[in-house]
Amino acid sequence: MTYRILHFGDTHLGRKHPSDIRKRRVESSIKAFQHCIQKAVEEDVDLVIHAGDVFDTVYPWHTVIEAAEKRLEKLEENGIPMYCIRGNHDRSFGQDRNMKGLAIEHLTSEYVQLIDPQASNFPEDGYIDFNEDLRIYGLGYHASRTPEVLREFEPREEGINLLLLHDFVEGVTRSYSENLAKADMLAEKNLDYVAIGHDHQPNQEQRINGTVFAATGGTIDYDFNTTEFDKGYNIVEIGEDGLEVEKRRVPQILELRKEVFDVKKKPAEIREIVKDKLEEKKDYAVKVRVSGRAENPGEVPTQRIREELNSLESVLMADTILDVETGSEDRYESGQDRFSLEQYLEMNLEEEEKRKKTRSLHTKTRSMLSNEENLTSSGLRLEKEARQDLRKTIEKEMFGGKEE
Ligand SMILES: [Mn+2]
Repeated sequence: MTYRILHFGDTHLGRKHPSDIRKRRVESSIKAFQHCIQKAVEEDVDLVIHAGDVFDTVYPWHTVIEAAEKRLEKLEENGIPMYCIRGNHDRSFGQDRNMKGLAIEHLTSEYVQLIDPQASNFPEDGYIDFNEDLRIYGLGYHASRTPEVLREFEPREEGINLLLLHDFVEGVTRSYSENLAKADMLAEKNLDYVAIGHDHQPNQEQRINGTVFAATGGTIDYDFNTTEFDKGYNIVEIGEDGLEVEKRRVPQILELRKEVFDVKKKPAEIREIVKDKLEEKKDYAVKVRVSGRAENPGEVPTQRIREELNSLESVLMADTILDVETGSEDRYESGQDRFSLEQYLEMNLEEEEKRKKTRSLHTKTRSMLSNEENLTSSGLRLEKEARQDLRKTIEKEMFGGKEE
């Protein structure tokens, strides 16, 4: 048998951030989801697989759940089943696990199936046979337990075996931790295709030792840091003749853009440069980082920049971040060496557990900033040693700690 599969993930249905444009954001998440479902029907696939983070939260607006149900009816009408796993946003594990039923369970039916094993019950509870010769394993997000669970994992020896996984995988995705499942280790097992969710940056599929690893990334902008990433899904054809992957794009109705400008750039110039980068028939949220050196940061016209950008028809909201150095030339540190806590957290904040940790990190940061010994001569930022100390603490807090 040859199977045609649509693989997508990180649809983050109902994502509201940034909240100023939440209605449009929610709409765009549904629109992207709808596009993928429609393509599954048009492409006449046999099944759809979703690699986790179906919803952005476990308590989305009821209109979001209804919208998703309605889109999924199209699959049922066409006899196409969908198999999904729970991402960290769908609460794979952790203290709020008792809340999980509020979202993703609403979608499950004979046609939409959730593969949701506890780490200790994988793989016994962690697979569904689509057919005698096609088995779908799914693990969801289990944080630091994932590597050990997968190390022990022995897929069956015959047939086609897929694995849905919601986590970073060393050798395929970006990684922020030492304790990750490794692609090389998974490639030694009898797996044909590993569908990876969690990393919103898509990765070109990789073939290692006969196993294809594919991370499609998300279907919408997750935040202002994911704007450069393609939003897409894969059409996978798998059978006796091998495995082919075709990467497709998901059109967007709304984009989050992040732009960096030198502090000397005039607001009207910024507007014109941004304007030239915007595509027609799309809405935008734009965040401008103003960086460089200024004698008086209070005089940087951030408000004027926002006004200029907001005057553009397709810009629904504009925001500015001030990231300037004061003082004389010799104190100015190169941009390379700079560490932005805000940027770091924005990149890595994925789940509620981490949000809690952020609060404690903010407290630590504040206390470090209040001690002059930790500051550069300009008195505005942490000096190198303090920065490294903070970075280490963050890494430990965010990724090295024990899961709950
Ligand atoms: Mn995600």
